[in-house]
Amino acid sequence: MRGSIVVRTRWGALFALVFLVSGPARGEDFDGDGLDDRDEIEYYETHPGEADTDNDGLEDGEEVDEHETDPTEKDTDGDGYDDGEEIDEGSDPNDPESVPRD
Ligand SMILES: [Ca+2]
Ligand SMILES: [Ca+2]
Ligand SMILES: [Ca+2]
Ligand SMILES: [Ca+2]
Repeated sequence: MRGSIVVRTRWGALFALVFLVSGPARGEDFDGDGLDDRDEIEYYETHPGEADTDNDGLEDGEEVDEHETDPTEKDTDGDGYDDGEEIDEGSDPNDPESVPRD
């Protein structure tokens, strides 16, 4: 797991470098998650080359625009259930008191 985080950070650095050099245009969405490359790097701190940065089953754009969850934290409310699982089960991913029923 530690290795994958390092790789992921390196990819992020590489993307940031490429975009610094080429100058990312607003409107470019490399990974098709609904967030501009530049916004992902500068604002959301998500991965511009990966649609689901925190790997919780929800794309970065969905988290920001639809669910208002943290796209870099798979369990936004810290209740032990991933955001994607909470959406699937109908509980509130932003409320630790709301959890999927067993
Ligand atoms: Ca994107
Ligand atoms: Ca992304
Ligand atoms: Ca996600
Ligand atoms: Ca949760």
